[in-house]
Amino acid sequence: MALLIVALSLIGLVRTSSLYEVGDSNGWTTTMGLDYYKTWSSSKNFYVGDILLFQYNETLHNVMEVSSQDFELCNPKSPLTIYQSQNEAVYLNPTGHYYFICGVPGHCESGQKLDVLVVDPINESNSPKSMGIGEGQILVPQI
Ligand SMILES: [Cu+2]
Repeated sequence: MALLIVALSLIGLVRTSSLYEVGDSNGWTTTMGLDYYKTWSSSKNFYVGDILLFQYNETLHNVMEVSSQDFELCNPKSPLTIYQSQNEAVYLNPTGHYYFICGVPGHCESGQKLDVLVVDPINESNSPKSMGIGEGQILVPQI
């Protein structure tokens, strides 16, 4: 039983969600350069149930979730969702790619855009950690 709990925790079944402050202490802004949020998100793994916290001055910025095409084009005209509170918590569920831009003219073009890939912690585990369980099951039917 103890072994089962260890195995389940290794493949993430008992994983708790993480909260990520977008841009860390710099928040959601235009002043960090073109690739700042790309670099920020590529240094992390996002799982279902995690939370992004966008922190910004609501008189200067907003957050729009957009399609991948509108993300590439920096087009704020057909957002999927608009967030306008300055401590905006966005729950990442379900899995998939999420695209966020600031809808204020010029801001997305200045680098205020964020793309995160959210994966399922269980399906992601094609690693030796989850293979351990499979090996144990093979040992059972030795008739
Ligand atoms: Cu902005």
